[in-house]
Amino acid sequence: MLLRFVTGNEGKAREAEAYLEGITAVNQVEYDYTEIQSDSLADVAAHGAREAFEALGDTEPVLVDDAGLFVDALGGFPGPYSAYVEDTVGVERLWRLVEQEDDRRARFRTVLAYADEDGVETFEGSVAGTIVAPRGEGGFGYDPIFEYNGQTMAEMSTEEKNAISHRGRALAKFAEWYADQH
Ligand code: ITT
Repeated sequence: MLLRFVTGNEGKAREAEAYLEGITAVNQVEYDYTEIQSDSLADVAAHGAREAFEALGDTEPVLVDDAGLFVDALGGFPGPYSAYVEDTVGVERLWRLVEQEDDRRARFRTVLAYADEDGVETFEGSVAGTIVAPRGEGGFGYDPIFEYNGQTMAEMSTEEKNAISHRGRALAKFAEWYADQH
């Protein structure tokens, strides 16, 4: 069985492939599904997965990943708008913004949406950490400024990040459910 992971983000695909090795083959597919305007990552991911499954030819199942960084002191910003903020403000300037706050706690969240001919299932994962000055060369996106247990996610290997990350936790839930189905 082949799972089509619909994303333009190679970092996400690399992490899913590493996690699901031995469970299912993963193929990265680029398809620009509609990202609906919603505060709910689950709604965005579920809508995207349904649309991608129909548009790509409803043969093999698809997986969509909608993620965001939620900074406590900023009321959850950038949250569902994390991709836009990374492209516009950038990671370094987000750190400068949070540097001025006493409370630098944040959370990464991701929702994986799986779609096949039976419908859509969603799986959430989150991890709490602290925003710090950028460190590390690995990972992608906001990883250099997100510290967990003394290390930024950009200082971790893919396997180390998957063991504790929002995506790793969502993938664990997905893998458990998937094993029950197959
Ligand atoms: P696709 O929609 O094509 O999957 P994207 O990068 O646009 O790719 P999102 O809409 O989910 O993905 O945007 C999430 C934002 O959060 C984006 O700026 C990512 O770089 C960032 N992000 C997501 N997961 C992350 C992770 O594990 N570590 C660091 N940053 C992450």
